[in-house]
Amino acid sequence: MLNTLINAMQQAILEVKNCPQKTVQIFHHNDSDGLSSGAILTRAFERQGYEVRRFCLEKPYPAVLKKVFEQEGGLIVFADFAGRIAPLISELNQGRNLTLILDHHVAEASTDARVLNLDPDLFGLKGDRDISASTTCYLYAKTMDPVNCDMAYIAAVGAVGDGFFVDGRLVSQNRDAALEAVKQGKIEIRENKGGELYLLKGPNGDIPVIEFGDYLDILGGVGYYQKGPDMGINVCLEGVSPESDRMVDELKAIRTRIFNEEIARLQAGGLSQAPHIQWFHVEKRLFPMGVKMIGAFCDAIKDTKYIDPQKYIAGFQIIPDEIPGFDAITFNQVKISMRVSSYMEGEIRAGRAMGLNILLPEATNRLGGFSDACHSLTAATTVAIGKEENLIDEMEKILKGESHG
Ligand SMILES: [Mn+2]
Repeated sequence: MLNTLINAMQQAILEVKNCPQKTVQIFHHNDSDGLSSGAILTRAFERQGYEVRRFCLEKPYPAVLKKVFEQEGGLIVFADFAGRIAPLISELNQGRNLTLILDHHVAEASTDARVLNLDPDLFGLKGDRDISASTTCYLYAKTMDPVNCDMAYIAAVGAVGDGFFVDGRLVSQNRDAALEAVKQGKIEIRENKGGELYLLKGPNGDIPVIEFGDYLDILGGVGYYQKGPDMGINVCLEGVSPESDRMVDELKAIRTRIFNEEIARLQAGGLSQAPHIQWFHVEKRLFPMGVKMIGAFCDAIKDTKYIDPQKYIAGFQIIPDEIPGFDAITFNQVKISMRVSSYMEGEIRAGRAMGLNILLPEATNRLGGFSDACHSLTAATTVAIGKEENLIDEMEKILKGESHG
């Protein structure tokens, strides 16, 4: 449980200290939990005298991982992803770099002694309830040096951002972090109808943490290719500024314009119909927004009148051959995001319809694609460009109960 996780963290910290490498490469996710995680780790390692090279990824794509693990003797940290693909990372690493995984998604054990998987899921904690990646990173930072206790509020921001509440309240390790931040006067908790309201205390007034999380999600998601994540890290550590406000306003305007254009296309016949799935392709039209936005777009339309509530929704988007901070990289991949209407949500919850966490990864595997985090009501994977219709066909076969081939 928590003790064994902390013990494993202490062990990892010793290994990091014994490692001659004094530059740390931090790879973190681009949502509010991932940005919070990146902010905590950046400051914690800087306080230890490390030079931090930070990379924000929308997903730990295999093509990116291959590049990362071309090196030797590196000190590499993954935050808010990679827990499940520890075996793949182990295979790529081959003992050559000291690699830490501070994720909270469902995890698999590492198979390389130099890949330390500190995902709480491996230690009996629930990553979708007890502990966010930001709280995992906070525990790591605090174990490294108690001075990092002052970042408890950032842990709470990530936990609220990921939306893991029980009866409207943070629980377990997430709650402990929030209560620590309350003690430090950085967060206030108010009783609210149906739970608790978390407020971030600031010099220019209080901001509900949930709103601050949305703010970070816009910087990291909408602003992914326009230095939004850098600003996100900055506001986690230093608070919001007129400059960050301006950036968020501009990004919101971009999102509204692009979404409206896509809705017009759907209404003009841009939606293809398979027996159980309705789908569309936005090609590269969401750029310069990040590829996370295809899922956000599916969310925005899932309960609207141009959507058939009885079918799954799938949107495809070409992944740009670009990762901020990296040399050009060729993906040749398309991302698919899936969502469901409120009606389908009820069917899935009642067990009358197949969850996306089963349907999409199974079909993706058949086509040699890559599945990262899939949940029953939201899921996304990637396949090679050109396999879009095949993927829809495979899902239809699965839904009809046909076997492979
Ligand atoms: Mn997370």
